[in-house]
Amino acid sequence: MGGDAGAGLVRVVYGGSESTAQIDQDLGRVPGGAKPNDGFGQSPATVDYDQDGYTDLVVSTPGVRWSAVVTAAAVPR
Ligand SMILES: [Ca+2]
Repeated sequence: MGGDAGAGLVRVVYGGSESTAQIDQDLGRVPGGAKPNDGFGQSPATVDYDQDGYTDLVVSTPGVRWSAVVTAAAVPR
């Protein structure tokens, strides 16, 4: 993405519509910044993290050395 080979991104395709969203580390609400080989989105998972009844997306960045990372974001339409 954006010239950073292997930085990674996640594309969300909403059911029942043709709308999509792209999430990457260069978005303001995502911690860090996209760097080569971060692998953002390599192993996505879903959970209702804040228990509000809406599924949240959890995305890892296996290429980043952080002691602990928890990323949860509601994906706006
Ligand atoms: Ca939620």
